[in-house]
Amino acid sequence: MKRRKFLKNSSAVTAGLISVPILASCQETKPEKSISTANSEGIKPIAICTWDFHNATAKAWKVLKDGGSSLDAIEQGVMIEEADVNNQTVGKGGRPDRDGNVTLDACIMDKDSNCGAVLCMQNIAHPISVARKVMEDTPHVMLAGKGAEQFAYEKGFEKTNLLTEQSKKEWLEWKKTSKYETIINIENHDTIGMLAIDKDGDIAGGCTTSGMSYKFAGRVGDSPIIGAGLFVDNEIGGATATGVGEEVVRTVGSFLIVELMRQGKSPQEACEEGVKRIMAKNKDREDFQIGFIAINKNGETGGYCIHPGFSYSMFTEEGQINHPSDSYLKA
Ligand code: SD4
Repeated sequence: MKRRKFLKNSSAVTAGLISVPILASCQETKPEKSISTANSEGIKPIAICTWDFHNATAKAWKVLKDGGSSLDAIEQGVMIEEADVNNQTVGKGGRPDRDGNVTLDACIMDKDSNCGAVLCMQNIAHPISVARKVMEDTPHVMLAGKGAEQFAYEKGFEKTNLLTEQSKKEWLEWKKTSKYETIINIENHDTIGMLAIDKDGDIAGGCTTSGMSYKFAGRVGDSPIIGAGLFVDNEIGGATATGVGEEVVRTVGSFLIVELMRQGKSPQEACEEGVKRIMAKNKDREDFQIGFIAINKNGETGGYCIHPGFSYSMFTEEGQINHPSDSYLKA
């Protein structure tokens, strides 16, 4: 309880002392740029995310540009993909498990290493926001299944049917063969993992997914697991993952990448080493994709994957760019 109270107070102070005056003065001079200048240590706000989810980084950037925290930028940024029914690997519209149930996983982590996650949660459209509530309003880090759903209702989230007609149609088609397979870069990999630095130089991250299509009921991948699908250490940087979660969990991929940055590697070098570790454990396997992205405290970024086709979106005051990622295996 004490920790929560402190967090509440500190965010209130932040809102009062920082956002309002800075926004006010910036609006007088350069409204379009707002506070998107370097902080006293020369660090500039930035948002990056897995894949070319430019609408998500654009939203996160808007929050950062207006003086918002990296945590708010993450939540609001990834919510764009959770709400996009055409993204069939995140939120509403996500592909169901083999029984036809859409089950969502998400986690979020802030600058003070507070974190929250929901696992295998049904009927709630924005798991990232529930994960944040777990972080801020409970003494726990993870809530799963019915408990997570119940908690969401208690927090005012509405019951939503997450299975769209399109995803239902494809699932019924899949049921004819019931063959579980991952199709690299196509249908199983659109999870959004996002990392952001705000005007104070503070880092936060989030990751949200409907997981692997047609998975076993109850299956949870890497995305809501702190250290696997996401890890942030505000002293060092952050990392997040997309792809076959089982393999990311086996190497605690995102934690590994942050620790490699702690040892002096650049975000790019750390992502490359993370993928190499996974490949070293899979000497006879190449039929799966994993993509990592990372950011360090200076705002340098990196991304690396197993198969060509992965990219990451980045938004800074210079605008938006989609970075194609180099890959361990070549085309
Ligand atoms: C999982 N990592 O559940 C997720 C899947 C994914 O794009 O990344 N999909 O294993």
